[in-house]
Amino acid sequence: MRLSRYFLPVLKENPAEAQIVSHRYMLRAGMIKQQAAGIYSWLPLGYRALRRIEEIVHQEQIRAGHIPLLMPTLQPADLWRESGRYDDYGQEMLRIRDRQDREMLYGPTNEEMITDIFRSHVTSYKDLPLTLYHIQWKFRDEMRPRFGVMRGREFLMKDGYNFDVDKEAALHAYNRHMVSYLRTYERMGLTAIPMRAASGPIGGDNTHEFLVLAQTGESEVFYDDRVTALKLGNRDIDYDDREQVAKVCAEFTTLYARTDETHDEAAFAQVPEAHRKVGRGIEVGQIFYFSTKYSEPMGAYVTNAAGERVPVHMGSHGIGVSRLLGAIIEASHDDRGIIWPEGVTPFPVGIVNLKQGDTVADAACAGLEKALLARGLEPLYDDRDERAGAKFATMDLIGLPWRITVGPRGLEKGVVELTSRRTGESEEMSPEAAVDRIAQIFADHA
Ligand code: 5CA
Repeated sequence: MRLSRYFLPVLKENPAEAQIVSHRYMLRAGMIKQQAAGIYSWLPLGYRALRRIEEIVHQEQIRAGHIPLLMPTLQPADLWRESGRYDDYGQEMLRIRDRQDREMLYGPTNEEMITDIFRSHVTSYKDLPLTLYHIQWKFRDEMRPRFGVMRGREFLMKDGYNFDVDKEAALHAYNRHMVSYLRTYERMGLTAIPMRAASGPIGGDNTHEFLVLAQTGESEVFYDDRVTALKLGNRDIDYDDREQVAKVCAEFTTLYARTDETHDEAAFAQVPEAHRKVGRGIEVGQIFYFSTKYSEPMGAYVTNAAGERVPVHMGSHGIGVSRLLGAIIEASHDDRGIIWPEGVTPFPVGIVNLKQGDTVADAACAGLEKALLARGLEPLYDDRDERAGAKFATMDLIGLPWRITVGPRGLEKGVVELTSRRTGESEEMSPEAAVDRIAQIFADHA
């Protein structure tokens, strides 16, 4: 993509309405535009990052054996009357009437609708286990939408629902989600700690939230800081192996880590003092096992192996897809702008032409662009007729992890400069070597 043809409306000034750094940088980098309180347009750069995050979520869900589908944003109120939640949900639910005066709502979550799909088609335990998920916009009329995409009213969520014949199988689904989430967040360059939580309007006793530590987080968290060193890495996980999956979950949930909702002073006091930490966190996901809370009232039953009709055991599992952009930026930035982790960056690399209009420099940039594209890596090429300083400032603000700087002086020696946004370190090398290096870095993150 050439910057001269792109739509990247960067702001020079700090927007007054933004209280936290991720919101400020998302506005300044031209990623989002507010349309109403808690409702945003995703401008091209923000949309690219959002799509990268969605892609990773899809890949890890599919790897875990979960199946994507797509449900609508608008739902009939009657479904929610069946579970009893239509009245319970209160003012957070946006209620709408259509022209026939039918009561509708903009879905804040999809337990009822997925249960309706399930009961219409599945009748036997032989079709289980089954986990269906989608990535779809949700609406919650939050009392205090704030911090940009962190607490929106309209926001993008991945929500998945498991259907299992008994509690044991459903707990395996719960564990499978936990492990797939750990992998998802790690690929985004985040450390998200599973913490025992409270279930709220979704219901059930088993629930964990995933928290990214950040001073600007909305939740107070209490933890043994050794949890922050745990990594899943590239280990081979067989998602059908109940024992292996449960073992990984035990590894990540044994050390003390709780939100203020479930915090237990006495248990916390057992943590060695040097490791006892109180901080704040951003909730980027939550998983629930709620047994037959929806299947019973809504009639989602299957015949089990003994020929009895039993309500299915369910859980639901959510990732705050749009919130993740804010969380990633909170976790990865400096005073010049965003620093995208390789896994989610909207463009892998930026090309800065120090002398636009110079035949040799222009040709070198075009050559780099072509070579990168041939390797499946789309660069953002700043081909504007601007001062070098302004080009660098834009690149630093939008935070692409790598920059290739091309100028006539280097080209005389046959080199360009490859710079890491994170460390600021630069290295001179031939254009071919720079392309190879970038390709290698991103192959490691694929
Ligand atoms: N049905 C369940 C799981 S699918 C559910 O709705 N869970 S939730 O309420 O915990 O939401 C899932 C995730 O969505 C949260 O962990 C959070 O990361 C994100 N989320 C919730 N509310 C908002 C909001 N107002 N703005 C942005 N993200 C949100």
